[in-house]
Amino acid sequence: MITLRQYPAALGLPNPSPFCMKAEILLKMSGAPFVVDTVNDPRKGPKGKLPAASFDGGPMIGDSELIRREMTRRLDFDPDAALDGRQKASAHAIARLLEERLYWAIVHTRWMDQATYNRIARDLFGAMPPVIRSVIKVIAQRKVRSNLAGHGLGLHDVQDIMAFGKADIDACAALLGDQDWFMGAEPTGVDATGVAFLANVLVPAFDSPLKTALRQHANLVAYVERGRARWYPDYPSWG
Ligand SMILES: N[C@@H](CCC(=O)N[C@@H](CS)C(=O)NCC(=O)O)C(=O)O
Repeated sequence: MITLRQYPAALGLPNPSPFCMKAEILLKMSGAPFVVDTVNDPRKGPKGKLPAASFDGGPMIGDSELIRREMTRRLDFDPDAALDGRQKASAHAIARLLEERLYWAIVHTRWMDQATYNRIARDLFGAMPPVIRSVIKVIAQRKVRSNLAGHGLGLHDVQDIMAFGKADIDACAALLGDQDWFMGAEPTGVDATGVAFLANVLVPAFDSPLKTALRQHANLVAYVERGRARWYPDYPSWG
């Protein structure tokens, strides 16, 4: 049995972490049975981040990409089997764009815009006793600010960060074009990332410049909706 360790649902999404949502979609794509172990503390992941997953009682593996690799090894799961080398390279580039750059712009909208942070902190830390909550709220924001600076994106003005994020979204819209999925008529591995990250841009709980940018692309909104209907049919639309 596979156990997926991830954060609880929040902000109107199955997961406020796009990486957790990506791992869950990959597991759903594979058809393998899995159970979810919901935790609120990233230290419960072997590398201090979530998601993590354990296969047949083995050690927890941290990182969505390493979880995918383990799924390939153990389940012979290859959602890219039908792609040629060039398509695989394009899928790789799209996933890295979303995971390694747009992700940090998403983080910025949530944690550095104080009004939004105040709003989401209620969801993320609401279960904690009030005194602990207020301390964690400050410490967590300080850590995220430092992570954003370490990545480099956080060193820029907010207008520039949002412009970079908009450029990533515009690129995704152009690459998707009029296809149903990034690589054509059927979903492949990159769509676990695509749906997870773009749904996290369309997050129902608050507005952001990235959400405004995404909403200008009807094809991307329809894409996220296609992913919701396929993998999270019990959720209302995020569009
Ligand atoms: N490369 C990792 C990234 C995972 C990640 O960044 N997880 C974030 C949530 S979206 C996290 O748990 N952060 C907690 C922290 O940094 O303290 C993956 O693909 O799983």
